Amino acid sequence: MAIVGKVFNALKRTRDTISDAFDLVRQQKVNIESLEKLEETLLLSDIGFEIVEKIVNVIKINKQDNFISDVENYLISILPDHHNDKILNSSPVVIFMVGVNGTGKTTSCAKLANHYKTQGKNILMVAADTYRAAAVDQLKIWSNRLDVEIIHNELSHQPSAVLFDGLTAAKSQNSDIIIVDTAGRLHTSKNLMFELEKMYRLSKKNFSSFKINSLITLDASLGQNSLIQAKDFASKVQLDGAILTKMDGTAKGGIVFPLYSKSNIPVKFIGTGEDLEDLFIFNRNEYVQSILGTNKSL
Ligand SMILES: Nc1nc2c(ncn2[C@@H]2O[C@H](COP(=O)(O)OP(=O)(O)OP(=O)(O)O)[C@@H](O)[C@H]2O)c(=O)[nH]1
Ligand SMILES: [Mg+2]
Repeated sequence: MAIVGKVFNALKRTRDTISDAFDLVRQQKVNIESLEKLEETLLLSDIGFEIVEKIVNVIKINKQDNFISDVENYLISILPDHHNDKILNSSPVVIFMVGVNGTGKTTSCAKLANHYKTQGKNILMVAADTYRAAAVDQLKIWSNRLDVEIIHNELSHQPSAVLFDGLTAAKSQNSDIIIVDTAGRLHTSKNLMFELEKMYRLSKKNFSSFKINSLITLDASLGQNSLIQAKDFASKVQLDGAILTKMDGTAKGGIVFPLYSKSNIPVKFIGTGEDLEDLFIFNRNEYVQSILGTNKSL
């Protein structure tokens, strides 16, 4: 299936909610009642109150039934421009995968490794989740499937020590992209957040030839809660963007908007399933057209 079709399909539930809301306005014409209903329904997709208000204004100004292209233009205009893959352009690069438990870090590490490997990059993965024994095994299974090297140490409970070994190996092997899986943590856990800061510091101080990047995985189905997680992490560590996971099967895919407008975190990739291929570079036109159902190439 064409890539664009996969993203479109994964956004089905979000699109159903959003396009139902607009259909209602078309059927009942633009009036106070239909716009109120529109607001209510759009809020269910977690687009966020301020942006919903602005959409209503766009419709009021348009005054016609053909408001959808104005809404499309408006929504595209408030998202960051096409994903310019700074991460790749600046290799060698270390990518920390951070986030709350169960949001999709380990799976996203594997998907990212696959994404960059198919571009011919030399990848090394570091299993720095030393809290759960199963976490290292999980990443090892992916690394075998991908035929990508992994640095791990089941005997160590020090993520920084495993990281140090990983970056040392990466340096001697001239790896292009080092993907670091970290343990799930809540921002409220002081010790774990401190440990993450320490890992960043260690990388910057001892491996200054690597560019350090970090991505937070956010479970799209958690909607507004993801926004809170992103803000809290960003207040403690450098975040360069988000991977919005589990976009398949949720109607809350509108969270991309408040994430950018309220916390300035751009979505870089979206996860649309449990397999290696279920990761796509975020493209604002494709995303907006998929949630509105206005994609002309389908
Ligand atoms: N449907 C769907 N499932 C996903 C996606 N990404 C991850 N998952 C599933 O979510 C579950 C948790 O994923 P993990 O990658 O283990 O999450 P994690 O953040 O590493 O979890 P911890 O290490 O426990 O913090 C697994 O069952 C994954 O298969 C996605 O984009 N879509
Ligand atoms: Mg994990």
